[in-house]
Amino acid sequence: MKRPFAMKRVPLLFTFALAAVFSVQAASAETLKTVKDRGMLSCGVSQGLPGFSSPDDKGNWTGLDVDVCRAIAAAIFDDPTKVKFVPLSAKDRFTALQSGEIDVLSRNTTWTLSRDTSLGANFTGVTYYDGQGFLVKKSLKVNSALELNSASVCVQTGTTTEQNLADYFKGNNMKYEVIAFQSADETVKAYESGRCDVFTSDVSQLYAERLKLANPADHVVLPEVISKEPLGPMVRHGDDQWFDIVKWTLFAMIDAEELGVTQKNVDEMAKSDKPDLKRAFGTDGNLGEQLGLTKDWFSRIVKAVGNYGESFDRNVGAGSKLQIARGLNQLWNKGGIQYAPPIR
Ligand SMILES: N[C@@H](CCC(=O)N[C@@H](CS)C(=O)NCC(=O)O)C(=O)O
Repeated sequence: MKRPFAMKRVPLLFTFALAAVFSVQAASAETLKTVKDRGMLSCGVSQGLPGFSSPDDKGNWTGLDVDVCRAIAAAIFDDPTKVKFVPLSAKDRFTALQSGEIDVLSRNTTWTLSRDTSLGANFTGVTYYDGQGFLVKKSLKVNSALELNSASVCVQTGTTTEQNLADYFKGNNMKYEVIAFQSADETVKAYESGRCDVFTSDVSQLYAERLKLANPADHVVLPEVISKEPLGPMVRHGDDQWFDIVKWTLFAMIDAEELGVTQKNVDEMAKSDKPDLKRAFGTDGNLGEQLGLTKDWFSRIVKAVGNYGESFDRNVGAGSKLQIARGLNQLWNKGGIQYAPPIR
């Protein structure tokens, strides 16, 4: 009696094990397949934040966050235009990712523990190391955030900004009145019209939003940076292959800068005999294929958007209106903390 039962159990267990292996594989290939079938990447961005993600009057999106999505599209389709940009408010961004409306969220979003766990999503890396600051009118004659006791502060809802603001004022025994809005435009308009004394957000965003004010030079960013805001792309839990693709697309941009590969010299560099370049360009090994992409995934990315430094300069740095210094976002071997694991 015992023996046939045991024998029946073996194939049954084997079937379960096999099913488990296949279901994992099926789940892991899902997002890439969906994107390929659709012929388009769906990318969640801001509603218009110069330098990070903003549309021109013809609806062409540009920015550092936009480049990450264009790079993913280039890696998949060899075409950085195959992206549908979905503008999202701070409040709606995570629901859009959870519901599957977007494949990736690339929208100045801060990596925190609770967001990494409770939202059913994963951060894939850091596109920009930021911190929270304060913008005030010069006419207020305030030189430090510590002089803001009893100020009214404009802030956007659904952000880490709201939480840090409370911590900072409480920690420094200062009173404040919070005036919160759903969109950046409402927040900035309220600040400009004098409904509040201070506008607070990530420092990069203060620079970006200041450009929209009638007289940007009348406003000053105070020296205090009150929080850590590592901003990066997010994907849904449960699809490791997609997680790897998004993660390694950003790493490819950062590694390309470190390897000296630029939008201009990419074809020349692809012929190099150097082992690390051969691996990146797929002339040695099959790293692109391991990601579920093609051999030339790395050159596709660099051709489309350039390396990380080029994208930074063009969108937010020296070559842009924002003129933000590289600072923390400089490569690790040049005094910053931008660091990508090796392509090998
Ligand atoms: N990094 C913070 C703040 C992100 C955020 O949404 N900031 C506002 C401040 S201006 C913004 O970018 N709004 C743009 C928009 O709503 O389109 C977070 O992840 O919560």
